[in-house]
Amino acid sequence: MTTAADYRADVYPTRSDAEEWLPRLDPVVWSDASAGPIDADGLKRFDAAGYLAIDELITAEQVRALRDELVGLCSDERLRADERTVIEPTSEQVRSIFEVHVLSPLVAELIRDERVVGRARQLLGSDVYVHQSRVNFKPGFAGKEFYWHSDFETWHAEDGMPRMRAVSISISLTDNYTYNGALMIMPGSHQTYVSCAGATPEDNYKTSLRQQEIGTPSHEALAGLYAQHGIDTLVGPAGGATMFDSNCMHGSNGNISPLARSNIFVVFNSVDNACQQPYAARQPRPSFIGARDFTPVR
Ligand code: 6CS
Ligand code: FE
Repeated sequence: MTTAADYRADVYPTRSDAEEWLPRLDPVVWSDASAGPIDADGLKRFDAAGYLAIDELITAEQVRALRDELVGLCSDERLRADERTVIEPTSEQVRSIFEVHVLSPLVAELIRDERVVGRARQLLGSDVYVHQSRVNFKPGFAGKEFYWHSDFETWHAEDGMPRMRAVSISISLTDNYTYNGALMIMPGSHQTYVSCAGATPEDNYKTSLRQQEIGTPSHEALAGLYAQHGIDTLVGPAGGATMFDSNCMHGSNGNISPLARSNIFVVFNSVDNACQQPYAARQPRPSFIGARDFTPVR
């Protein structure tokens, strides 16, 4: 039987049989300087580059407390066996723990900090809810890469996120250097939607969170985006943060240095862009990856 959902317009089709570049149809900044802590110049830079660095978002003391708490989660055997914990593909070390805003009272408090959620509301022009949160540990010597991808392509295809009206914040719990797997973003790439080839495998998340294959652009597409935009590497001391648009082409290298590169990663989605049925998967991913509770952050 054909339902209304079947007639849903998909302006960002992906996971078909051929890769193609489509234009972004959504604004990047959904309000203005009067609506939050980012000034007009900051909004202009975010609109152009697709990301914004925030120096010293949290203090050294807050970093220490967060790191102690989150590293503590790694030694919780029960949690280690939980589906929210993702193990590195080539070692037994913890790669990520999802739903840290539920597991950690400190992260829950940080998310509600006006300097964090206020920026997200301003960029998205509405109330926001947490679509996903995780801590990425990227341990020294063993932290593997996060290959190039657009988060939105995955959230659209597998979580049912309709439009590009979500923003991520990556908060550094360790110093980020060029050599320990810092976040890399192609500035301006958020204006191009790379519709990827290849259907979504059943239960894709069981492998994609360890090493993403489906939903990643071809070498030709990446070389083309690089030729247009270059690559910015987001280095800086622990306590700093980066907010970036859902459709930025980004990734991070593996970490063969002795120094971990750990970050808290929180995704805010507009309450007016709540996830529906996936656009290119048979069923939505579990709620610890794509939230189904759209309660605004207060
Ligand atoms: O699949 C996801 O939702 C996650 N994967 C990556 C590599 N970035 C976004 C998100 O955390
Ligand atoms: Fe990502």
